[in-house]
Amino acid sequence: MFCYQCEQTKRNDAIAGCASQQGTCGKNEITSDLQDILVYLLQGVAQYHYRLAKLKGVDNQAAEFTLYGLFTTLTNVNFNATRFNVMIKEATTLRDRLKAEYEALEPNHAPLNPAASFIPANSPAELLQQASIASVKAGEETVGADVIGLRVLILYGLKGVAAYAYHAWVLGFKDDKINLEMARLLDYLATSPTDIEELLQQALAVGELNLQVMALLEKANTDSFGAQTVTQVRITPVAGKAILVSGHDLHDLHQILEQTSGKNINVYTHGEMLPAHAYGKLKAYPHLVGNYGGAWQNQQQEFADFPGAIIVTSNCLVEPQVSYRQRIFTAGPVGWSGVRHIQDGNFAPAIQAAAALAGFKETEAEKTITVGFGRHTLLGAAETVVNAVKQGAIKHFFLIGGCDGAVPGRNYYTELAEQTPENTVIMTLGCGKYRFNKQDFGTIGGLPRLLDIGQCNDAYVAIEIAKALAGAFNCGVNDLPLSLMVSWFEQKATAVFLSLLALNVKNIHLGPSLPAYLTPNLLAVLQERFAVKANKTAQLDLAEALAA
Ligand code: SF4
Ligand code: SF3
Repeated sequence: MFCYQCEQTKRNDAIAGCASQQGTCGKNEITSDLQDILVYLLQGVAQYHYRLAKLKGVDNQAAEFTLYGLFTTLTNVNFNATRFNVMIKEATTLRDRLKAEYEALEPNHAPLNPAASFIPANSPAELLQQASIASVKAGEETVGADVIGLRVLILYGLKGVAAYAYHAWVLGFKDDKINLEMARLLDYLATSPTDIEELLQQALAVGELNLQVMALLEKANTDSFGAQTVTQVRITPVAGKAILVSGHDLHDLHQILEQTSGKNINVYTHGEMLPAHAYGKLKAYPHLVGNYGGAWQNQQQEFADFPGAIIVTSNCLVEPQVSYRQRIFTAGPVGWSGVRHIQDGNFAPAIQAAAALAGFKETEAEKTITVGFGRHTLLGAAETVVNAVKQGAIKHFFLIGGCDGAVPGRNYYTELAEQTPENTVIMTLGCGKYRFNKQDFGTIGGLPRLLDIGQCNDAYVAIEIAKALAGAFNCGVNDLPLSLMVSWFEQKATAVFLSLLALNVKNIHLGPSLPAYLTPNLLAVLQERFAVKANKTAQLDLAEALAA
């Protein structure tokens, strides 16, 4: 195995990457190698799909399978080797169907790149022997680490894009242009590109694609469930039977709420599901009672303590402990060997498990936090915000956005939030906010100082707000008193980072540590062109931001 796609990849002097037996996340070498083979086959699918789509339009099965397949390989999503063996077969069948259709239309086409003709072995043991061809490091000795670093920057960005696009897809929102561009970029990777400047441009194209996808997902969420509005969310339990829903998938949450209606089971959100409370159609369910716990890395303790069933709808899943393995369920792209998987949106097994469990014995005193500063709310408050800036009440905006994680350096974000002066606004998105979102930061200009925009995909909303502020002040986004403190962990954050670069946003602070695949040469390029900054200390970075 070799994997260095996330922030918690193993780092030592000899090699940066999870390279033997098991990654820090718990992914074992068999699953890792199978994921590489699946991604390689998806490049084969894309080679035919891209060409065919230009002749006769996007193929829905290919588009959906590509999004789903890439999503399963995102960090902390699917650890189940059996599922990958099945998907490898499905990908091969799909590719061969597209190949036959394309060859019927273009019998004399130019030869395609090797992933188009790769034949996976039938036996699992032989299949694993083929994995080296699909490794992200394949050919590094010839092309060098900079080229490999840029290829994976594109690939990892595409995994993030696929996850967001899949969330929109399941809500019935898809866009042929997006799926065609996804196929084009995978087809591009299949050519084993080596031109550094071209690779950089294609990485920015991933960022542009992700902007379109985040916009589509925001539309999908708001058209399906209403715009986010300011909402108090209970963070203490209520007596009664309980289901905890983790991950990002609002469609799954909606189905769970529907299927638990009238069953005397309370539903709680966990992790990235917190912003769901702000959507009108979701908060209308009286049994959506509150949010439980914090960010993903604390789940082994929190899930063990939760007295009900648990459903994980997307990243981040951590190895389920024995104490709750019988009452945790995976849905959609998520998987763990031996953990029950919800099929076809039928959550009955999880609901039955919740009904059989004790639930919370007592109602604790109510404590709440505020969410719901999505596009509708914040653009509605734009005039107030602009006036507060003009009158000097608001001096600076901090976007402290992105993922949380387990490494110690992440206290940086708590320190940063705590030390922001009172005349500044903190905007949050993603699961990184759990480090400080239960603190009281006071108010400013009639608004809370801490404004939660939503899930990590709502980075699109933060971008729209920044553009609106820039418009109101007749300046560029880079001229605003706005500092972007982006905490990355997995590949959705990579996609968001590329989106910001595609918009030519400068001076992004990226932390807590920089991606292991960004070589010194690549970092130098990003620093020169975009003034990307590595985290120093919260104090130093805060002082620098305020001085600017
Ligand atoms: Fe390592 Fe992260 Fe890959 Fe897991 S996803 S194997 S922790 S780099
Ligand atoms: Fe968190 Fe896993 Fe990325 Fe959507 S839930 S932000 S890390």
